[in-house]
Amino acid sequence: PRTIYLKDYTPFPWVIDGVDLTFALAPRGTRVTSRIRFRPDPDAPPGPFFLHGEDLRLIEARIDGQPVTPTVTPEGLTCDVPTGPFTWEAVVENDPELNTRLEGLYLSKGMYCTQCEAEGFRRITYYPDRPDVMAVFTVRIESDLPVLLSNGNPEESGPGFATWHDPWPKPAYLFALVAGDLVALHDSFTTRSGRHVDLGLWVRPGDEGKCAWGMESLKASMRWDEEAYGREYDLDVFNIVAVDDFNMGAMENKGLNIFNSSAILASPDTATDADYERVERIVAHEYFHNWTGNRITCRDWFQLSLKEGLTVFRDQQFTGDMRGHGVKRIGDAVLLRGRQFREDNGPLAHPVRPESFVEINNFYTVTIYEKGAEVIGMLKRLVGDDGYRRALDLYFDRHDGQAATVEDWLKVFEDATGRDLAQFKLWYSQAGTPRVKVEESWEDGRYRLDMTQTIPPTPGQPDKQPMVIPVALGLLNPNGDEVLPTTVLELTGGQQSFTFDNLSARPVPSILRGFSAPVILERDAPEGEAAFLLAHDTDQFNRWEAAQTLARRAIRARLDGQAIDASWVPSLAAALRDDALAPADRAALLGLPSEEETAQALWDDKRIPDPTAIHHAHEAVRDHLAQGLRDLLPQLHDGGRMPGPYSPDAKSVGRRSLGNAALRLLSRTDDGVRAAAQFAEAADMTQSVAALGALLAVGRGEEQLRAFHDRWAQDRLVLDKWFSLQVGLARPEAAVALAQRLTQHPDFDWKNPNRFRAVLGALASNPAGFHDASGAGYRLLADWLIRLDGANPLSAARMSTAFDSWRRLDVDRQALIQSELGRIQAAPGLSRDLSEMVGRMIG
Ligand code: B3K
Ligand code: ZN
Repeated sequence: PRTIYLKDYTPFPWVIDGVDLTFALAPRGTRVTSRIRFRPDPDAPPGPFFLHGEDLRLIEARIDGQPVTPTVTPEGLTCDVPTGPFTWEAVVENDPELNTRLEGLYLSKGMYCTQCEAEGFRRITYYPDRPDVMAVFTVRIESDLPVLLSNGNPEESGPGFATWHDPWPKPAYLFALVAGDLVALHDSFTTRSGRHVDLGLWVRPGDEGKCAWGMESLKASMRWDEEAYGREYDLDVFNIVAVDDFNMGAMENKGLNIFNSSAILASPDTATDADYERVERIVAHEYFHNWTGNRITCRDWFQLSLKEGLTVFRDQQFTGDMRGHGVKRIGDAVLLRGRQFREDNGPLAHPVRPESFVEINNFYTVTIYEKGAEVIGMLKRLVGDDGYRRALDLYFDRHDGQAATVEDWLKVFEDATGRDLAQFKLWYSQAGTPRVKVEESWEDGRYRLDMTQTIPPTPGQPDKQPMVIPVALGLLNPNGDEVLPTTVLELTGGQQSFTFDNLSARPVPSILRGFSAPVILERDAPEGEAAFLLAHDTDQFNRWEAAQTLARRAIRARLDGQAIDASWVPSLAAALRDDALAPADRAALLGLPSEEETAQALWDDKRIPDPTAIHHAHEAVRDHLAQGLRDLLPQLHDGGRMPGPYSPDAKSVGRRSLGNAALRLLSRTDDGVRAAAQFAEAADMTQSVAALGALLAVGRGEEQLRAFHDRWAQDRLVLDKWFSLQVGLARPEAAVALAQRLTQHPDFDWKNPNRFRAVLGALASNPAGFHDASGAGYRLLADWLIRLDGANPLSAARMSTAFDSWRRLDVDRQALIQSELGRIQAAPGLSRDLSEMVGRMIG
């Protein structure tokens, strides 16, 4: 397979003046007729006429009406073309019914749908399938199915056909088509300037009752983008479609977003609070892409974070506004530390803007998305809110209708704020998580912080330069008063000192407030500091961080066979009793760092993490907490019970999350009595799943699991929960056998990505189970990846990241994983997707 390099970018030599597509839909032999008007691009150097195309049957091709015979390869075709403008026409066929990759045009339960990002359009017809080629599309769909949708505005329709016209030039990856027997929830939205927009949320019959929240979320997103960014919607219709078989969460196709049904459908009895939040976030994310992604797209796929990092940043701001910035920031930090830091410190580490790839689908990663969003957050912190707003206005102004680059993005910040961003740009090119070591001294009323930054080597990048790291700092007096409110220090050198004068007493520092940069802070904090900050810090994030520090110490103590600090539980209990803290914030205080985070931290300390020992230490610490908080937990749990119908508002969610966090601990000391009662009484899925999870986590719940299955056997999304909960929470020694058994279950449809993930993904998220010393977990996953690869390489490659932490394990486990990776690599007909991933992991 060929490696593609950023440095090799060349523009496409033609401009497209219009694209007409006609689809005659059929499960086999769908006919796609294309008519594309090309004109030489006066600004681009001339080159060969090459159109991408994969797995297509070319029936005929014409140029200006004359039949031509192109040279066809597995990747596309070339053809001699006139020197001036010309019209290309082609008829091709493909088979949606046989398309198990879920890329291009495929069938999902009788419904035609498409997924074109990143390079799926080339599986629909021959085309310059690259994001910098933008064109106006007109689409005609011919089919007897009742609902026929595409991008843009509807034009004509009649029995057996519909036509759509999208006036906004777009790259082919934003093309979409849907045809099926669908029903809709209709609504409308009037934009700030008075445009009336018809909204439709399309689902299969039977799912009508699960649409309301998705629609609410859409309207809230449309309003928010007008208010926060001044961005209005630009078509007469906006449609969302729910599809059961989908590789990821959703896709931002212009005017026709396509969603994994798990990311759009929600009802109180079938969806949890977490599901509601996820629907709200993903609807917002896809909607926000209309400006950051669609109106302004990426010049090439190396710039992917230009749209993804920015759109994640925007959806984070939105969710913060909807549900509280404190808990949102904590959740984002947990995700970053659990997943992005792991990626950044392993064999798959890559910069926010990669310089090469084999298969672009392998780069839809936490680094591109979440670290990309962090980079924008830092930029905003450095230039301030006003500077950010001016830069964004300039970005939309200057680049609307264009395919832009990271350079364009940084230039608008430079032009709007006058700040030089040359060093800042290293965040886009250097991979790896920076370590910031902080030492302090106190002398004659002068307080000094000495900071040192180091960035570890990553694949292909042995040496790093110092980056610009915004370190938000506050200082507290020993009595708990804040003497320095949050101030952003700019760490730009490898080593740098910051001094603070005129202090009457040695202050207590609150460093990296709000998680102001995606770095690892290295600091030997004095005894008592964390407990002090937990009690007094004004920064909500660092207050939580202090609780995490204490929990980390307790876990370490258990791992090392030492006693847990006796002051931990009382200081946590005091915070949990603090009524000034919202329930959601108190729930966060009860969360322990993940087992994955503990493993990373041990590895950073040059120790070999043992997943089994880590799991037992975490369990012991939970038991310790459950005992210590025994008197407090029942009342916290009771506070989560709410009369009246379910509501997903932030306040109710916060109360339930505190109640259920308490329930999980309580179940360790009450034989599961409360959890069993909650399960029996539960009127909504949040309470039901929380109770079931609390039981499973302490080795109970057999009976409830059976009842849950029987009750929800017909609901595929709830059934996914049934699969994933039990595997994710299984005892380490039982997890693999259980996952194995569930792959034989009649409801295990391995070709459905959600179901596959519900079993194999859940196993990978149960570290002690997956890393069972026998290697059985590795074997099971490898077997299934090889099988899945034959049908759906994209999903197989994504799931293979479960193996990416292998280098930090003991030699026995390393050998076991290496042999499984070797077995995958040797599998006949391995896809480019999976082979790139395995190759990078083996190194
Ligand atoms: N842009 C899509 C992701 C496409 C993934 C292609 N393998 C969804 C999103 O980020 O909004
Ligand atoms: Zn996105």
